Amino acid sequence: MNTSKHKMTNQFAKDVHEGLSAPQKFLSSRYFYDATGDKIFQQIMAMPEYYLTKCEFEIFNQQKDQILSAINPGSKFNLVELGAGDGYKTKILLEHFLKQEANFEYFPVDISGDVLKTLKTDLNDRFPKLKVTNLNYEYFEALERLNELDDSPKVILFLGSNIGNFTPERAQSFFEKLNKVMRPGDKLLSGIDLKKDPHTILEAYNDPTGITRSFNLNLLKRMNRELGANFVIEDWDHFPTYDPFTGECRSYLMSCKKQDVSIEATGHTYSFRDSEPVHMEISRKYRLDEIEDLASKTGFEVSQHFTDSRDYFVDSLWNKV
Ligand code: AVJ
Repeated sequence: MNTSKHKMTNQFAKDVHEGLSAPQKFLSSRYFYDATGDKIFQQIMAMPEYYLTKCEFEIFNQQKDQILSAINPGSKFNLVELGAGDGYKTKILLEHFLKQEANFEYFPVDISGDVLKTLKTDLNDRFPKLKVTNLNYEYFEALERLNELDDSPKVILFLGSNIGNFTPERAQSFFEKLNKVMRPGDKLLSGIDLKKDPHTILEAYNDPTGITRSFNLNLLKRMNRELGANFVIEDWDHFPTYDPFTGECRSYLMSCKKQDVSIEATGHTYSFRDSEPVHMEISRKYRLDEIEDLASKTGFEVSQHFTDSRDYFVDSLWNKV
């Protein structure tokens, strides 16, 4: 029955309806991160196969001095972190910058107010001298607010390979938009996962313990809970792929049989064929020369690449030109 008596006021329901009505079905990975999804992602970061977090941790630990020299304008600066989360890796930098008596304030940005409150309490305990101002907005709105608050030079952190979730077109428009809210002299440090042995990459998204599988399946559970859907979790399988040409890791949920699923919040029923895929996530990997192209196309110049000892991951520092 496809009568839409329920108005789709909620963005989550609208996005789900759009994705499940498309000829090639998809769901957006931005909805992975409910309370359970956050917890599973913490487990992913701790898995031996998920090298990304370890690499960025190593880069910060080994090169915090060089990073500070490269970003410090010599006067007061504002350190802004897009998608701050629990600040696990950033604490290494914060601690080091404070020790070196760098003159800066910290502005974590996150759409989750709860996450920001926890982070601020933790940082106030740990580093009583650090001035922390939470910006509980979407990224671009946060940056505009900050421009109104204070015009010290900005150093923007966008860590953890979050850019990988964007298609190349969206990554380009994201950096263009970022460039527009930045002022000459502002800097951007992006954590980006690099192309490498495809086995290593695929393993990171296909762990034998099944943590990544449960991370994907959790979105079905979330839809059951929040949208009144009736997904039977046992009827779905996790299928990750990696294409070494494009550098795209993709994950799919596969319908294990022909089945219908109805969702109260959208007022629709969706039919799935046996072995029909639903595309869930892209985690795109880059080469350093592709990163340099992306920077110059979007109004930046690369100042420095900070890579780990295996060249698996880069924190790439860009200047607005
Ligand atoms: C948080 C988006 C960087 O794509 O590597 C981890 C999310 N998905 N395992 C990534 C994720 C499956 C992660 N990012």
